[in-house]
Amino acid sequence: MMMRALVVVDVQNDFLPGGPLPAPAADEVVPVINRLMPAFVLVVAAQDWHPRDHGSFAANHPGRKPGDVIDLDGLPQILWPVHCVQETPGAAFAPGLNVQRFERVFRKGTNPRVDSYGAFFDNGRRQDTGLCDFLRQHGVDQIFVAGLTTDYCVKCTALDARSLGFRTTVVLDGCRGVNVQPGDVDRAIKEMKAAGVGIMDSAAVLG
Ligand code: VGL
Ligand code: ZN
Repeated sequence: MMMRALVVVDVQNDFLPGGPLPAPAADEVVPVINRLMPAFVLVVAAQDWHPRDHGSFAANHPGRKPGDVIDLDGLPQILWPVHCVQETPGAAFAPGLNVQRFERVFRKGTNPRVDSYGAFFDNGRRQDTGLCDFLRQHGVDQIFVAGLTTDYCVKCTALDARSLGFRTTVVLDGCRGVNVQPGDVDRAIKEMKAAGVGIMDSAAVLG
């Protein structure tokens, strides 16, 4: 028996054009993801959910600016603009996203001492969000991933899913990336393919 789930990653206001950490044309993923949802019995979401004192914010490191890389509790950490602060409008899901279809939302990035790109664990694998157990309890063996951003949280979620043994496909037109360095999205796609992640368009998933 094959049970498939859709994992919607970080489709939140602060990653949309006009937000502090925009992925170009990120708003275009909303209708794509809404169209994908009915094709899945189980839809879950990840939500970037930082305390205001989070160590990934450049503003919390005097003299540093977004894009700088520091050591955060033993891990290299790229510094970001303040984004997705808990309970703020920027952390809310994007307008028009069909959030009623989310069976559960897994919040991440809540520990100020470690960033958390993937929906399964933080970047040091110190803490688990519960997503893996939730999927296994529902008999899921294959996941489809869409959302923001292709080169960070989508990539990390897909690679972690592979390492946990899920068949994993990224729905590329349902994702947008930030490209901090030119070519980051293309490199992310190559890295995911090399790890055995499938890359598809929504039309093929739905077709
Ligand atoms: C993300 C940078 C910082 C993402 C989250 O959702 O890809 N990127 N926090
Ligand atoms: Zn974040």
